[in-house]
Amino acid sequence: MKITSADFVKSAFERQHWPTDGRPEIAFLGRSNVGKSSLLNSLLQRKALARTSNTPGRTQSINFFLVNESFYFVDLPGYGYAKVSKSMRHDWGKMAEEYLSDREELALCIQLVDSRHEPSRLDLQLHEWLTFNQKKEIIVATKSDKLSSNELGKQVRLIGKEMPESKLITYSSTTGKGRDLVWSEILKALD
Ligand SMILES: Nc1nc2c(ncn2[C@@H]2O[C@H](COP(=O)(O)OP(=O)(O)OP(=O)(O)O)[C@@H](O)[C@H]2O)c(=O)[nH]1
Ligand SMILES: [Mg+2]
Repeated sequence: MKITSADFVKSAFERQHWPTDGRPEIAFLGRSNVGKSSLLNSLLQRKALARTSNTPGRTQSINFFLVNESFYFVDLPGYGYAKVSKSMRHDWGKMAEEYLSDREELALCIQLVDSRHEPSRLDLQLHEWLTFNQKKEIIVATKSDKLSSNELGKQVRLIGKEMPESKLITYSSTTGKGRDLVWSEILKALD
């Protein structure tokens, strides 16, 4: 995929701030620190378009990035970070659920899970919700560079068993492994 332009457009804290131009959107979802912003940067081959951090819970708003003037990448805040306040957790749920259930421009959900771990209860809940609501979804298992190919194979079977409804792609934002596969799913969804 040739990236001719990629620009941060806005951070939305409420639906009034969502773009209104009707371009299709690809959403990145997953627990805090799983590597959403890194995946987005890696796909766009840009180092720091989306802010990444070692501090979980960094991305608190819904961030829109316009790609090639034709579609948006949407970086959603991470869930499951225990240290945020109850009211912040409530706001996450409200904001993300509102976006996921109501957004007509949503063309594909990319749900990230950490390839090193079994999907968490929240990962499975989100996955079930997306499946039940018939959202188009792929699973991307991140940080695959941290496992041996043996371990990775084992984890892929485990994750695939728990989330059998969706296509699973292993990824490394460090090496770019999986990039072409993810792009091909994105282009299919935009078609
Ligand atoms: N080795 C390795 N590290 C990664 C990879 N992807 C992300 N990381 C690291 O994991 C940490 C979190 O990455 P982010 O991309 O900020 O995660 P996020 O899901 O956007 O986090 P929030 O915005 O807090 O929800 C950073 O230190 C990244 O450098 C990967 O594929 N391999
Ligand atoms: Mg982030």
